[in-house]
Amino acid sequence: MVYNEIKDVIRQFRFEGKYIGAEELHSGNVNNTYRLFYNTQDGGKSDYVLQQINTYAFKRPEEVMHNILAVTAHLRRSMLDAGEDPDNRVLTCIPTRTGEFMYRDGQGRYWRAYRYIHSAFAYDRVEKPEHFREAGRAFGEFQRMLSDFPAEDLYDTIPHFHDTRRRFYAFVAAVAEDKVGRVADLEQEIDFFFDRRKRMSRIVRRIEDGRIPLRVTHNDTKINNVMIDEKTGRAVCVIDLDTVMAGSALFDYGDAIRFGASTAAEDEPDTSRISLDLNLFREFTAGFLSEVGDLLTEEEIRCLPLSIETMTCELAMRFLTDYIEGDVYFRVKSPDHNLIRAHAQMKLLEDVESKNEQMHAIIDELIAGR
Ligand code: GN1
Ligand code: MG
Repeated sequence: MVYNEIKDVIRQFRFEGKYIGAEELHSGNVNNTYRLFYNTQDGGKSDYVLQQINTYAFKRPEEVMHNILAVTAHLRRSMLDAGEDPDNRVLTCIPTRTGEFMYRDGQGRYWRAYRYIHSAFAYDRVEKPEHFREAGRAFGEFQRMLSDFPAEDLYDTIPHFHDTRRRFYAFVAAVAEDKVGRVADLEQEIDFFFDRRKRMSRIVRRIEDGRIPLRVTHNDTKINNVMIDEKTGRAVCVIDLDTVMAGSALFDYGDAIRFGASTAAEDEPDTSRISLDLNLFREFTAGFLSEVGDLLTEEEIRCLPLSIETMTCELAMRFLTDYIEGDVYFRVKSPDHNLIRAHAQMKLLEDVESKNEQMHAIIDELIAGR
């Protein structure tokens, strides 16, 4: 079944070995992703990941691939310079038969492929706190290794991606348009975001006035975007590089905690189960600061707790905006999936807000102990 959908596409790439089968991977909310199983001559495994790039989200897929190739080349060089083996630690793009890194099919869909990272897993929920610390270390290391990469060489693959203030305006515009007639029941939700309008713009304003620097950042730091080694429990590779572009370290930090330190799934319908786990918060923060503690400015460090609020609020608005626009951006499993997601993020945000002082205290403690 899966094979039929993609069999013509598979032929376009220079995959090595014997094709065994394919399965669809469902953890992403934007692109369509397949794992392709291959055996090598000697019976070993050499799997691949095939992805159809969502061109509703990424209007210029060539620019996405430009960024990914440039960034992975830089990461590979940095690792070699540090005497590390980059194999399995950096994404490797697979060329097509014509030597490009993307294939456009007859229907105008764009595809690209990577080598699969073996002996590692990407988890959707934090199972062991030390894995989350490792994730923090990996995302921090990622930023550190790219700290000498020229941000101006990267395209904005999704312009204004974490411009939280603009996300608010987009939300307001969607409410005004009420395209699919879903707004009537959303009075409380709308008030919720208006109440937070100023606070959620703080980071954007600080970036604009130069108090927070732009860096090369990942911008989509869900915990399932780090591969953890099955045996050692170490984070081996940061994946999903589509949104790597100029951004703030705070986006990566805040979004990772939003997702990974929540006590429930991102779309948990029972909001009473959702809160911020301060232990997990501590784990990630410790890992992250072990890599970028010296790189970050005082202002960035001061804004770490605010970044969690901001990223949670931003995504809550994005989910609600998509609900109001009729589910055009995120993949949904039911008609109210985006509304459930928005409610879950709103609940999480309230809890994050209530823990502001505790988070600052933990960060002070971690910094003092360095
Ligand atoms: C999308 O596809 P995935 O799961 O990696 C989204 C993120 C959201 C996330 C929420 C390009 O990421 O910004 O935080 O869903 N990516 C894009 O689950 O919009
Ligand atoms: Mg992803």
